[in-house]
Amino acid sequence: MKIAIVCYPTFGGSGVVATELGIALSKRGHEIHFVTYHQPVRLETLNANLHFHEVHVPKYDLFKYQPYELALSSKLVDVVKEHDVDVLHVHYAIPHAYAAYMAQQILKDAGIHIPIVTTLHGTDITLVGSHPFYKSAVTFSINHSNVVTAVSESLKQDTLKLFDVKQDIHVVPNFIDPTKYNPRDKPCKRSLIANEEEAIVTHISNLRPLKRIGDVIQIFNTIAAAIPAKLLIVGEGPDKSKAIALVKRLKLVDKVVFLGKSSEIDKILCYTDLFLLPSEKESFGLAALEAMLHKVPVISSNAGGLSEVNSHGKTGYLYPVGDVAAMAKGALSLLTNPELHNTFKENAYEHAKSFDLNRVISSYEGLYAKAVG
Ligand code: GMT
Repeated sequence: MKIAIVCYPTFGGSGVVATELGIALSKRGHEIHFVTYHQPVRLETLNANLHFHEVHVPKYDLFKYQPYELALSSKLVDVVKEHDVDVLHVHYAIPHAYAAYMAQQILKDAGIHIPIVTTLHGTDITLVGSHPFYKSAVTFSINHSNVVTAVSESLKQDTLKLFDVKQDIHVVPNFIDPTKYNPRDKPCKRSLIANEEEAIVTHISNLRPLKRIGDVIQIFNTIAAAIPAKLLIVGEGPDKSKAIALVKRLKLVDKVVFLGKSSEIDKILCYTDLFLLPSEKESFGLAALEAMLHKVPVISSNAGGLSEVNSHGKTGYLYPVGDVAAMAKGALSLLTNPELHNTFKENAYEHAKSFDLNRVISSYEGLYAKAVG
């Protein structure tokens, strides 16, 4: 099949899922066309089955806001015509599903029918999409997609609660490629970042307020008061300066390392002992799943779809949002008990493998066939 994938090309979970999916589909013989404003960060090489089409938005001083949706719709029309694309798969409703609908209508005028598969990822629904300024356009785009998927049951329920959806929503969870990560197959360069006796605790996100980076630091503060430990904060985002200020206030400067955006997540997770994700909202928590594949147990909140990924008392612990005391206690119970920690590490790895890419790919292939059919 020829599939055009629209996504955000950034480090965010939706872009990562879209890119990894496209790469995997290309290996199964499909011809994939990524359409976005920048080459996706995880898309390192292009080949006969993997193409990238850049969306340019010409800048005119006349406009206060440059019309990205318009440029994206036009680009989609061109790509579909030039490459005989069978289906559009758009990740993140805003504004991708809306732009895809416009492209569909434009192509209809030319006698071409192009079906749309829309995958909802989280904040396109729970935070941004349900805002009154966007809600009617998002509802319309969902209802006019040929197939709609959500990355967790929790996100499906949120979507049904927040929007007047007349569509079936198929739950297709996010995934990992178990062949891509060989946890601990090489010696991890642990000494680069911490001393022998220090536990390494990691948080990876886009440091938006809903990630509750303050909670991450407070949990770590309790951990560091009890045992030698280092906290690695990976990612960039609006709450970074607040986080730096809190680290200074709690006198943790020599124990907290801000690593910024990284393309070496597997290397960081290789030497990580525990992963923290205390988010206020999280439709799935791909970062937690990637940690688990590297045998890293997860201390998380129980928000949204996290309980569909992290299993309490098995792969980590889940607590109500904001309960930093309980999260710190759970973290210390693992970090101070090597036998229990090892059991959780193995459990995390085994559980992560149940999100095998190959199962998910077949679901998407089935849905493409349904959309086309
Ligand atoms: O978490 C973010 O802020 C990024 C966001 C995105 O759109 O990339 O992530 C969302 O999609 C990911 C992939 O499906 C999910 O793993 C994240 O849980 C989800 N984020 C939220 O729901 C807050």
